[in-house]
Amino acid sequence: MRIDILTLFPDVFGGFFAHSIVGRAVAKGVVDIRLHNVRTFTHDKHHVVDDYPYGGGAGMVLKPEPVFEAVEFVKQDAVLPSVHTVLLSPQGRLLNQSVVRELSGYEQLVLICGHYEGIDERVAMYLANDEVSIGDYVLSGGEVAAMVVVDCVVRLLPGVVGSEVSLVEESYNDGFLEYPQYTRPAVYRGLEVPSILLSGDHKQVARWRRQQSLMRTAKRRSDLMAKAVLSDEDKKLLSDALQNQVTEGI
Ligand code: 6GU
Repeated sequence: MRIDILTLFPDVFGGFFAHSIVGRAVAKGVVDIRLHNVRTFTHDKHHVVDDYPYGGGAGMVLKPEPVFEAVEFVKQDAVLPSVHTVLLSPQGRLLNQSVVRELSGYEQLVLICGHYEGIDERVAMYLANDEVSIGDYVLSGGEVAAMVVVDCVVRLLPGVVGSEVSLVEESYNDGFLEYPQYTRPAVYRGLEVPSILLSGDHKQVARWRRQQSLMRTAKRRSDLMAKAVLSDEDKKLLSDALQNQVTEGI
């Protein structure tokens, strides 16, 4: 996959792409990430990228010309058939794991980071194919959102996450929160790891984990629970847990 990021602040991505799982994917050649400074696509002496909003109001608006030209530039050597251009903005559709899976299916992503109080609407309407937000809060720019998108997408690419087993397990847990994890020591400052995990009884461990997963989701994320499809076994695990108050760690 190739990812082109259009931004006014390319420097902020450096450390992130050098380290992390994303960095490993870049080193392995699974993904080719290219940063482009939108300011270099201006033609005036002072490299102006923003201007006052038509109709008045506070703040500045990112001009369309450098953004259109930057996208045209990254597309010109695009030999890849499926290019998807995404504007990152708080007005976009909300990112979730199914959007991430969708984005991971393209051969090339072009991510446009908005800035200032906004970006000329013609970018969203006529240049981008997609507009994505990472949550209901306002960031000062799209860079952090672009890092979030890149991280989530790249870890789904084949050969990036060490064993694909963890992805399989993740999809099994799809729609529910993860169960709690523990590692050694078995007792730390008097705090014990749930004994079932030390039992060596794999069937009971799996049952406990599923139960914890269901309980956590029910308690913390009623929105996910409302959408969830529970098997008969899940329903039994949940009602058993509620009855016995098997709520360790919840
Ligand atoms: Cl993608 N951009 C900005 N500026 N704020 C956001 C966002 C994006 N997603 C949530 N808040």
